[in-house]
Amino acid sequence: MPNHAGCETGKRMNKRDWALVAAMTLIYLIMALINLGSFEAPQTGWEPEHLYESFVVDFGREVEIDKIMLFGGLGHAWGCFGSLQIKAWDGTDFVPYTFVDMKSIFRWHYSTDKVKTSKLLIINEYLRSDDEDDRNRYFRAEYRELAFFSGSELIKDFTITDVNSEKDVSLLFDEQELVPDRPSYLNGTYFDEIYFPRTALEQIEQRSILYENTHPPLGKTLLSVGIRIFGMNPFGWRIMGTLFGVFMLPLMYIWSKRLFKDSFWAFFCTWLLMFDFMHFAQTRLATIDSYTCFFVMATYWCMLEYYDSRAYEKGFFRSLVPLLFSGIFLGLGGATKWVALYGAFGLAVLFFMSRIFEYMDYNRWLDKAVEQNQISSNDRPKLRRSYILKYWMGTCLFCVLFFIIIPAAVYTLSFIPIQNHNDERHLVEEVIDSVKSMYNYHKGVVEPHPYSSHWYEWPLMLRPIYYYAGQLLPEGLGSSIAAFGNPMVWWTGFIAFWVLLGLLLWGRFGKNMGTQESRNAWFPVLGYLSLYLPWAVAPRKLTFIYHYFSCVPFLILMLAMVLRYLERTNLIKRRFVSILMISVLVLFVLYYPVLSGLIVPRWYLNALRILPRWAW
Ligand SMILES: [Ca+2]
Repeated sequence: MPNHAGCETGKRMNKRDWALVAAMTLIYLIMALINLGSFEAPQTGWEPEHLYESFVVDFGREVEIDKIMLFGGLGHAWGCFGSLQIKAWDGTDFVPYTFVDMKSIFRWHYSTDKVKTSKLLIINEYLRSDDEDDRNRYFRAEYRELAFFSGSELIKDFTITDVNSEKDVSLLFDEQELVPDRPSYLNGTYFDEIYFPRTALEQIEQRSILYENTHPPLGKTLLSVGIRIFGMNPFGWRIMGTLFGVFMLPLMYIWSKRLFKDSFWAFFCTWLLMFDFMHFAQTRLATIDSYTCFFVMATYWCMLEYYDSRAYEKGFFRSLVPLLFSGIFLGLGGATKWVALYGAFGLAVLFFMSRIFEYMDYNRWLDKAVEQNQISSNDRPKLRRSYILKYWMGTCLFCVLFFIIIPAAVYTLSFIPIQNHNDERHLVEEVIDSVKSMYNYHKGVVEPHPYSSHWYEWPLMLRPIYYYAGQLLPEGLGSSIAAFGNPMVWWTGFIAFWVLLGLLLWGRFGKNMGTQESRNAWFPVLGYLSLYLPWAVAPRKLTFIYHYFSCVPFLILMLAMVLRYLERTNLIKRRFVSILMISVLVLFVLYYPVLSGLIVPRWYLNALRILPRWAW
């Protein structure tokens, strides 16, 4: 651990910074890739077009079946779900035996009903559902692979007879080597992965109806790159989000180095992100929050570059470059998920604060220049006027371009990959219609969910979200994935937020650290509030702890800000910070099973549930 308390190393990255962050990124990359998901999944399937299409599986001998596994594919219907009714031969007739229901796709479904028989009759039926609206509705499924087990043994020898279907039934049995013992996150989708990878595939196939349309398309476009490269399998649909999670580490380092101008604190911030629970669990899940959080960070990194420098020293056009990129990233973030746009409030406040601070600095510089006879006092009003014209009005005009027109254009262009060529609407019309329907959707989401939580519960992590529960595991073993924060990051970070806010409002921070430091300390506070507070007033009522994900980088910056303050004012030693960092790592190791789905004894998972509403 570098140990040079209070030693500034500049705002730019040096060789040592690059070496350090490269090592951390590489270690994290390896951690994140371990057990990310299988490289293979069934690709071919039987797609009955009618109800009650059927066939017989003839084993030619009596077999004892105690498990049936079924993998579902995309098919060609929006509701590509259905149930297979399976009847067993009792010597004279086929009698009811079991059902395998397929109400979600790209994962394994199963039945563990037992039977002794020589033949099975498999019939395509409506999806059985407890939901009144879904009953007798879906039957156009794509059944990709069906497999029969006797104990742990896959039953291999059988023939298909009495086929009552025009579609190729053999495609149900052509990838038997891919059948796992039990369904798991490694071999199929979990949680909201039933929406995003599927829709990414639909985008690749240029379908006119997309399953997931409550968020703009860019997240799924990025996700689809992994599917194009690695195929439609768990690794393929997770890798892009995971890589964006990996890229967050160097971004965090560069960003915090820019803020603190000190390699140690950049290392500290990156370390906390590297071992945060939500960062790990959320970026390995194939939803789109990984991209949103990355773009939010990038947006604010660019804004920091502007906020923490003087435009009049850089020159007009050069000073605009970070604003341009901030606007582009804002648009990219908004084109993955609207919540990234919440960050715009903070950007606006920071921008105007930077203008006020800079105006004050400029006046001071003018005073000094006059004093030192570098400029004549007659020139002073003229210079000030030209400053206001350029660095206030001119910059504000460009900001309309950077933060309204460019993001709106990026957002609109992100719809090109899903543009529906079958209808008459112009791209812009399509985008406006989709904005309306998304707004109405999010406003209307009120259905209760057992793992939802309110915005005010997130910082304390009162209700983690439970993503995955292992099935068909041996007695006494468990496998779970939940998303919540590393307590040493989130709880201490939340305390740091209040402490920092107090120090800033009471003027203590500026008094001890200087004016510039105090200005910079507002940066993470405003970013945090901008991404967090809108949830208190947002029309959407059903919210989850993962909606807090984009706030976490700011939480980390605030914690570093407070610890550095305490160190500078000799209230703590560097050793205290090191202990905190080690405890972050220790907690990550202890909780790794519930972040990764690792199979461990059930009692261990139970022991990790230290708050009453922590369930997994
Ligand atoms: Ca197949």
